[in-house]
Amino acid sequence: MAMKLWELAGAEDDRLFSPYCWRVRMMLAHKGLSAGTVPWRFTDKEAIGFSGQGLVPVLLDGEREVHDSWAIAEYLDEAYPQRPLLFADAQAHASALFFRLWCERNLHLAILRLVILDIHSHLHDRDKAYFRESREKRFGKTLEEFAAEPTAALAALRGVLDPVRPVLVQHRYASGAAPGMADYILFGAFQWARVVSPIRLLEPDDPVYAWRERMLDLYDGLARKAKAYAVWT
Ligand SMILES: N[C@@H](CCC(=O)N[C@@H](CS)C(=O)NCC(=O)O)C(=O)O
Repeated sequence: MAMKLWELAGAEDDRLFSPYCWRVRMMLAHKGLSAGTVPWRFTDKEAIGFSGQGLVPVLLDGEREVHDSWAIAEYLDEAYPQRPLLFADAQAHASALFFRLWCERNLHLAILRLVILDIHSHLHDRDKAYFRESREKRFGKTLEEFAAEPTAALAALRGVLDPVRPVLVQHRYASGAAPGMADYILFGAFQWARVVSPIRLLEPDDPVYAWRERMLDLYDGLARKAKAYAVWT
């Protein structure tokens, strides 16, 4: 039976903007697997009630349900060990875990400050109030206040990327010679922004920019073909 992936969508079914869902899309392509998209909105909690929680991505592989992008990565290697691995060994798993936590705690917040209003404007009408209320509670300020200093936020984002640049100068990918988990995690964050916002996050002479182009080309341009803003290219 074909796999199904519940993915966060905006007003349009094909505006798929979750960084975590994008990781999974890239991971599936890495393993040569595909899954049908089930577009999901923030307030469709009942639709994923079968997973026992309220976040996407949720993967259904036959009878097996797996949620959380990291758990999905582990599941895919366990269920499909004959296909290219996402974690070659325990050392790769540990390094990717560190990279994931670094991204989620630093990069995601830096990008969110720059795109939160664009996210809001692309949401389905039925999600807008939920998104505003839940995020304003989380950040203790209005969305507009959270997004109030874009120039400083852009400088902060470029600073956050400082430890990544030397890696991408020495290596073609964050995972080394070939793309891997670190790349899918990092790229998910950039694709999140690209799908909802025309903002130019990187200058073309930034090594991260060239890497991002390579990521957009992977797997027959999977991410480049997605509904998104094309201002980067
Ligand atoms: N740790 C989870 C995080 C998943 C997550 O935060 N998903 C967001 C979409 S980007 C979500 O479903 N949010 C629902 C909500 O805020 O109600 C993973 O790695 O998959």
